Amino acid sequence: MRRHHSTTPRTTRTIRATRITRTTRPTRPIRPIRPFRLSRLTRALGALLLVAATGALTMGAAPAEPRRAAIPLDQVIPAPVSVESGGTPYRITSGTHIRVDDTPEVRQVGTYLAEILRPSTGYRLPLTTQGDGGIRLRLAKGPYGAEGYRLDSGAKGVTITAQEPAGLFHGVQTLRQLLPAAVEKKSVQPGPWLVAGGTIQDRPRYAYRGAMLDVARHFFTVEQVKRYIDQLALYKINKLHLHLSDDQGWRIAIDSWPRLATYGGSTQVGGGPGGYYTKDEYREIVRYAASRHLEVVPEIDMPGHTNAALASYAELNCDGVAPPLYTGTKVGFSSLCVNKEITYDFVDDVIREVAALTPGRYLHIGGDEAHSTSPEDYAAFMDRVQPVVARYGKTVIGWHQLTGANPAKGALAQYWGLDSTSEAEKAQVARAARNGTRLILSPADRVYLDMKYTKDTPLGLAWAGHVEVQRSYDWNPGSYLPDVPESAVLGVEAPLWTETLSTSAHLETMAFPRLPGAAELGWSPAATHDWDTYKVRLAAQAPRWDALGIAYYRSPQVPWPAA
Ligand code: NGO
Repeated sequence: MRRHHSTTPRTTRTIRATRITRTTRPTRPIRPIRPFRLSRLTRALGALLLVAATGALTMGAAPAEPRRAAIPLDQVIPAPVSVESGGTPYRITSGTHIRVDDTPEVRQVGTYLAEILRPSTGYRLPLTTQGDGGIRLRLAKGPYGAEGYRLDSGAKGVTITAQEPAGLFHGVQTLRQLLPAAVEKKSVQPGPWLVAGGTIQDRPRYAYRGAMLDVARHFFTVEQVKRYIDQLALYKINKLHLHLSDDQGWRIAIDSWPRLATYGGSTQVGGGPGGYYTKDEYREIVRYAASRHLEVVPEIDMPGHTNAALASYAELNCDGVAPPLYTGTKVGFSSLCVNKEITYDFVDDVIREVAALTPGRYLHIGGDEAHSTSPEDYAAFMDRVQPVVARYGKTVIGWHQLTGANPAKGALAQYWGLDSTSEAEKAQVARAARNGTRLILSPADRVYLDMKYTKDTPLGLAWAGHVEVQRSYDWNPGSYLPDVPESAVLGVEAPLWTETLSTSAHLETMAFPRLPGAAELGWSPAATHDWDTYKVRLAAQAPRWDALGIAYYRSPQVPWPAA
């Protein structure tokens, strides 16, 4: 960068057609109880007794440790497909081993888990491929799919089983959330480190669960991007879409057009120094994202949102005159020159270099708000550019305006409309979807993380209205757009535009607590969707964010624990 937990009865939760029912569900943390009271309470309460185990176990614990109930298995975000609670909790101790299959991918997940657990527990937690008991990460054939997993917890250990390393990684995120929030701290904390007994079986509803970060309006360093990646991973997001170019800045080095970065990247909204990623820095972001099982989706926005490029190379302008760099926040005023051949040399070079740097399947070509390009020119431009993306081995993604042109076979359209978007525009998107264009849903009045929560939110924009936490969570991607079959929906993405955001604390205040909701919409079965239970799970995340140093908005809609 140039700057720049005695046995307890089993409680079962079943998914029904419309919502989860549970034989029991704790609504507040349960205090540990003395073992002799166990059977009475068992009769009285049915099966709520993860707690009892905690009481019994803590009797043998070091005196400094608080008596603490294990976190119920169904407190996780995103909500798992099925949860069967009960049995003896597992307790991580100084003698716990992390047992992994002897493959680099599984070892990597094991190392990642150890790096989270060691600082706060103070335990060695050695990785081993031998023995049994402890924390076990194993690959096996089963009904897990590419990203699903099964977590079994009992007296002897916790076993996460998956078919692919990504499934193990997501299982590790679940395990993390089942441990006390203090596990996230970087200094040794008192235990006990209990994982409630039972079984979780889980797999995602959608394959594409994204988050977008706009590094063009304000530049964010590699370290800031890594921090956001870690936050995304906690909620099983698997795509990081980077908005790498816009009117205010070009953020990726392109060898064949060096001024794009050195000049086009030299400022940002408000006039700050901007910045850009060298190719090695971009590769480092891709590598780090991959280590968290996220695929990077680079976006080069065109033909509009291109002032930084147009300012860098006069010849890209229809009149041959380079405009000045732009540091405001207006949209829709710039366009590549659709009728000049050099435009396509430029596009080919940029797509070739970005594709070569990107192991992921996708390359996003923007296509939004091309208000300075006529519809005919827009369609002609997209007809020429989409095959270039294919030639360099990538699948096109475009903002949903692409459905107004001729989306290439296999192209994806990212819908960013609102309730008030015209019926005609929604119908255009639905037609494309019925013709095979799959959709990523990013409705701006739901999951644009840059929208203000309320009129009093200091950061953010309001063009799509105010988006409080409930509004952001309470919609169904599978039935959101009229006449779009659920099978046309590839997934959900939460964009974070940065016209008003310039620090990690800014990003976090806007993303938390809405991001976990978007992640749940992407991962969890529709049958688990329920605001009243969700808001309780969401509130329970706050101590974890505190432990991680994540800034968040204390929405009055959420029953936060006392600060
Ligand atoms: C729009 C616009 C972006 C803005 C964003 C702000 C899309 C796809 N184009 O979303 O340029 O930054 O709103 O919310």
